[in-house]
Amino acid sequence: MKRRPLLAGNWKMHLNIADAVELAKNVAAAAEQSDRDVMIAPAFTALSAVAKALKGSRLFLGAQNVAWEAQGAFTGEIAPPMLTDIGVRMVIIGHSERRHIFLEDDAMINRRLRAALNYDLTPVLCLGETLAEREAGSTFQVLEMQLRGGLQEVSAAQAAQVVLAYEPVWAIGTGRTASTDQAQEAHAFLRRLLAKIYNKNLAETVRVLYGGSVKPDNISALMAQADIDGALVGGAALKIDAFERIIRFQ
Ligand code: G2H
Repeated sequence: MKRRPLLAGNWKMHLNIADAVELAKNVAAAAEQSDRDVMIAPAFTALSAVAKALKGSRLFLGAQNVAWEAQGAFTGEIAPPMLTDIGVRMVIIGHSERRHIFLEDDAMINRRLRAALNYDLTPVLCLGETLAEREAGSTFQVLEMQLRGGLQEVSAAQAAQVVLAYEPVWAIGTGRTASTDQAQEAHAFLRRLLAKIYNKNLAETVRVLYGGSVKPDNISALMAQADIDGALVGGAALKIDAFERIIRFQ
């Protein structure tokens, strides 16, 4: 089945408002020339200004996290309606930096994901094993725990809205990319698992992105794999020439 490619830029904790708006405009112009889906996730401080600058654009605006409550005493968190209020449509959830630096676990990630779905935000659920887990041979076990944990109490109708991002922790920002075979193997595993948890039809429609040192010179080989439907890009999404080449991969 043909799934529409999604190229997503995770800007992490980079760029002031002016630089974010400028980059967003350039990405929007590049996306206009392409029939692929493109998403950018700026830092919270720049979201509102970027949303204004992108009015009328077909670019998807994303956030890098979301709280599980609509409002209340949650210092430092951003509620789903605060995001939809300014035009955010997607949200990254469970990124490995959230899991490992800020100790978010599957239960917390699941609450965030369900809240996003309840507010019509498309969650990009990130999963991936550490180097120690890969070397111990427990990659699939870790992925299964993260996928089942993240999708706890999520109906098939809602799961069909989710985007997955396989990001092996050892490949993030390190310059090491998983080989295309390693990535394809993990993506195919996640798809088989989705078929087991839900059904084959759903598994065939959910997009699974690859993330971890994606660059203009490795995107084509990754996208040539049967189960890789796009990329979640960090460093290379901060430079328009690199991200534009990624969007236009052949
Ligand atoms: C993985 C990725 C973006 P980078 O974190 O989610 O970053 O492309 O810099 O490895």
